[in-house]
Amino acid sequence: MTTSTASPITDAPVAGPDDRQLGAFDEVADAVQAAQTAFDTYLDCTLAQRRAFIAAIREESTREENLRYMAYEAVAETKMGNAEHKVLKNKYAATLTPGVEDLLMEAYQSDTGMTTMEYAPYGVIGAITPTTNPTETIISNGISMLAAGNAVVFSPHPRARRLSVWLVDRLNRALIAAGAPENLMTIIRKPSMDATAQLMASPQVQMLVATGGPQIVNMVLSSGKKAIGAGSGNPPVVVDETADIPKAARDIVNGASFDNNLPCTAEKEVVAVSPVVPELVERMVHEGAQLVNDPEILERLRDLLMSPDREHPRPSWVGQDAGTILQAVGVTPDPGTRLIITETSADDPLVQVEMLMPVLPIVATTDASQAIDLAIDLEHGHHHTAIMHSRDVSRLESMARRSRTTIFVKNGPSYSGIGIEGEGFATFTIAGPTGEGLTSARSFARRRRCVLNASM
Ligand code: 1VU
Repeated sequence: MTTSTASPITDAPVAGPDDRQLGAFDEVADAVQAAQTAFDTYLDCTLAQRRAFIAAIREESTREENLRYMAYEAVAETKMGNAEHKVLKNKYAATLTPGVEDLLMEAYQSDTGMTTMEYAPYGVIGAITPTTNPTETIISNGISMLAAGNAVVFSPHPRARRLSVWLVDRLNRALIAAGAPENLMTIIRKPSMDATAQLMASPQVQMLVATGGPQIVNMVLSSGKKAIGAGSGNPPVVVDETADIPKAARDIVNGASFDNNLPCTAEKEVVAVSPVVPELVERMVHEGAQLVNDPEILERLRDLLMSPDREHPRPSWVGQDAGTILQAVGVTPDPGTRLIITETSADDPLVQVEMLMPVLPIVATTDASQAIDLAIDLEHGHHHTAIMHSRDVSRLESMARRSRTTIFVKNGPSYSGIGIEGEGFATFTIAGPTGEGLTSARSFARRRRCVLNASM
C-alpha cells in the first residue's frame, strides 16, 4: 500500500462549546467512579439506544478532520508511524468494528420451556491502550465494550496521552449528544504504572484488557481478575516455490511497511525456499524495498536499532521511516524506499526479536517443510499471526493448522488479517495469550443462561 504525503492538519478540531476535557480524570478512583455511575444508568438503556450510541462513535471518529487530526497528531506525539496509514487504520477501526449485532443469542426450545444464552455486560472495564495504535484501539475497544453494555476506563500509553484524552473528550461529547449518560468512557489523564496498579486493584473494575508491550500485558494477566491480554507477536511470512512471486513481493512490502511496521500483525521476517529468493528480492526492490547485505552496515543497524543485549528494539527507533534508518547508518536511501530488506540467517537477532520497524530480514530454507518449521519456531509460541504465499493448498492448510496462530493470512498482505483490504471485521486487540482471538463485543460480555420453565 503506497500513500501520498498529504499536508498535515496541525490544529485540533474544535473540542466543543467549553474547554473541559470530558471523561478525563487526574485520579484513578474518580475515573472509575464516574464510569460506574454512567454504567448504572446505561444498564437501563435499550438496545436501540446502544445502537445509536455506537453510531455516534462511528460518525465522530470518521469525520474527515478528526481522521486527519488523529493520524498526524499520533505521529507527532508518539513520534512513530506513517500518518496516511493511520488515517486508514482509524477509518477501518471505526467502520468495521462490530457493534450490537455481534451479540448473537443462542436459543433452545422444547416442551419444558425455552432457554436463551445471552450476552450481559461485565460493568466497568479497565482498558490499557498502546502507543503503536493509540486512537485505533480506543475507537475499536470503545465500540466493542459499549456495544456489550459496559462502561470503560482507558489507561492510555504515556506517549499517546494527549491525543487519547482529546479523543475520549470528542467521543463523550458525541455520545452525550446521542443521549448517552456522561462518562461511559473515561480516561486517566496522567497514566503510569502506579495508576495502572490502582485501576487493576479497584473493586469496581470487573474486567481488564491490555493491548501493548509484554510488561503491561503480563501485569494485567497476573491481576487475578478476568483479563484479556493482547501482546506481542513476531509474524513470519513463508514463501514457497509455487507462490506467485511478484504478488507475494508486493503484498509483503505493502504489509511490512504499513504504518512503518507498527501493527503487531505486520510481517516481521520472511522465510523463503532458496530457489525463489533471488526473484523475490528483485521484486521486493521493485516494490520499494532497499537491500542491505553488507555485514558492516548490518552490524551498524543492529547497534542502532537494538538494545546492547540484542533482546529488544530501541523504543526511539520503533516505527521510524526506512529512509531515516538508512541515513542514520550512513546509507543513502533510494528514492521511494519504504522498507529495508536483508538476506540473513535465522539466528540473527533482527529475525528473532519483534522489531516493529520497516526492517525485514529474509531467511532461506531448503524446502517448504523446513520453511514452515522455522516460521513456527520464529513465532515463539505467541499464537499471534502468520502469513504464507503458496499455491499448494495442502501446505497452506498444514501451516495454518500447525502454527495455531490467531490470524493466518494466505496469499495477501498481513493487514488483510485485521480487515484492511480483506474480508471480516476489524479489531486492534488480538488476544492470543488469553484465547479470545480477534476481540469484538461478545469478548467483553458475560454469558447468561436465561431459562423460561414451561413444565406443568
Ligand atoms: O516506564 P515504566 O517501566 O514504569 O512503564 C512503562 C509501561 O509499563 C507503561 N505503560 C503504561 N502505563 C499506563 N497505561 C498504559 N497504557 C501503558 N502502557 C505502557 O509506560 C512505560 C513505558 O512503556 P513501554 O514498555 O511501552 O515503553 P516504551 O514506550 O519505551 O516502548 C514502546 C514500545 C512500542 C517498544 C512498547 O510499547 C512495545 O513493545 N509495544 C509492543 C507493541 C504493541 O504495542 N503491541 C500491541 C499492538 S496491538 C496491534 O498492533 C493490533 C493490530
